[in-house]
Amino acid sequence: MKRTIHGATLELVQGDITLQQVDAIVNAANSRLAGGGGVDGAIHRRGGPDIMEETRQKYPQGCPTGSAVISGAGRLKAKYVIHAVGPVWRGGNQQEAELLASAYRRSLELALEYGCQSVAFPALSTGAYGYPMDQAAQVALHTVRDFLAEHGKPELVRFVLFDERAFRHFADALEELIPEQSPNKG
Ligand code: AR6
Repeated sequence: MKRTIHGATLELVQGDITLQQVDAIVNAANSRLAGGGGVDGAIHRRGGPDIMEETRQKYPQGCPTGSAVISGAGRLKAKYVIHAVGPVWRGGNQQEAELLASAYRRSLELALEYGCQSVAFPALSTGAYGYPMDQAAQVALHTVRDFLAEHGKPELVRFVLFDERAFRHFADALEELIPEQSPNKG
């Protein structure tokens, strides 16, 4: 599923983010940049130890929730990994939506700073961090839509959803945000 926004493409696919051939793959990291399960585990397994070595050296303080840092991509088919730290879901009144939006925004800013034309995101915070998928999809897509409307780049922003359920939630949210018949249609 695709939409065009200000000349850039916003795309949803189902799959494994570690297999994406894009300039930057976004990791669902924690604030200590300590590695873990889910996307983080898969990225470090497939990308090899260079990624962790680099983040330890460059970001010994880690990365605050709602922000992101960038490293090389080791053996992944990408130039960079952007380590984004989404919020832990605590019921919805602890600024979760703002923090999630800001993790996406900072990732996109880094992608532009480093000249990335294509970026792949997982559904940040929706695994171990427990963010409800439908609400996370709305925040993620709103934030990327607004960023692309303002900047017209990166050329391609692809959400890589791990399973059918996640894909459905994102597809429904995107259809609501940018209906297929709208003038923004790609
Ligand atoms: N490709 C795409 N999506 C995936 C993949 C994959 N290979 N693997 C899992 N997902 P999570 P979080 C989906 O837990 O909630 C780690 O331990 C998954 O189904 O990776 O932000 C970190 O170290 C879910 O929908 O990230 C942190 O401590 C989504 O990706 C913490 O988990 C995100 O799930 C971060 O938690």
